[in-house]
Amino acid sequence: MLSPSRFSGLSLRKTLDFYSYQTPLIMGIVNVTPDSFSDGGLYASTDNAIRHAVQLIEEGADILDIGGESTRPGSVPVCVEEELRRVLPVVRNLVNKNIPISVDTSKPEIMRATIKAGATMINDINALRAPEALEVVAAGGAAVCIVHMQGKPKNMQVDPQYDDVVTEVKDFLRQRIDAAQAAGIPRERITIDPGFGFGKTLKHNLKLLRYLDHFTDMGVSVLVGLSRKSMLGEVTDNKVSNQIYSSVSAALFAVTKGAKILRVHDVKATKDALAVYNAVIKQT
Ligand code: 8Y7
Repeated sequence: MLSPSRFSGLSLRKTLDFYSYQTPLIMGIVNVTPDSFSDGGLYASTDNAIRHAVQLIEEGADILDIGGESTRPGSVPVCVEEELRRVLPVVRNLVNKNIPISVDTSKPEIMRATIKAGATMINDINALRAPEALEVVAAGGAAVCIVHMQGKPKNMQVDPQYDDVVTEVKDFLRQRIDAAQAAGIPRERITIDPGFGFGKTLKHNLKLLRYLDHFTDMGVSVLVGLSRKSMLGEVTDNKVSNQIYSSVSAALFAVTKGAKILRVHDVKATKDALAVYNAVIKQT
């Protein structure tokens, strides 16, 4: 049985105010990517994604992030039609499951269609910089996660440079919060993310995590995506398939530094870590 969403009773569309949540939320990652080894085609990838999503809900996810385009370093973009074919059927199905749906996209056309289909949040690694992205999110009444990225996924890991990574990332996010507010997106619907791995060396990533609390004074909630990232593998020397412990550790550290939303693959493991954290901090 699906556990009831902590958002039930709220309008999933219009009143998402992550900032006011005291205990951190878990965002489960759902990738909709075609399986090149199966001839099941689109139906198979839709069906797999929905099944995976239901599993993450059962593990205790508070929100799901649906993505149809890989943004890993070196990845190449997919066209609007293909991204829509992958993402929209999954969003249409999951909006009936009483859990807020976030859509990981940078394309205004995908934003418009998925918000219309009931998506609660747009998670944009391009920080709503595409023409009309700000307007589409504002008009649709959706929440947004604004992510910092230096460069584009294709080349972002080629020699990233900062004088002061914390200050530069923060200045960028502040500018994008201002732009979003000017476009009519209220502050309560905005979340920021320093974008671990998006145009950053290991040192940049570790410094951003170390000083994550510097991002909590802008009146918006902070989301982090550290799950199974190569920066963790660089620290532990483990392969991606064995990154659960390091991912959970990084997520919990981020929580102690003020993160309110954790974007993760391993929902159950993260949920258990948070249960311990929550039990401890409620002691007076
Ligand atoms: C992040 C993300 C990815 C992240 C936010 C991966 C879509 C790469 N990473 N969105 N997306 N934050 N907000 O390894 O860190 O999951 S894709």
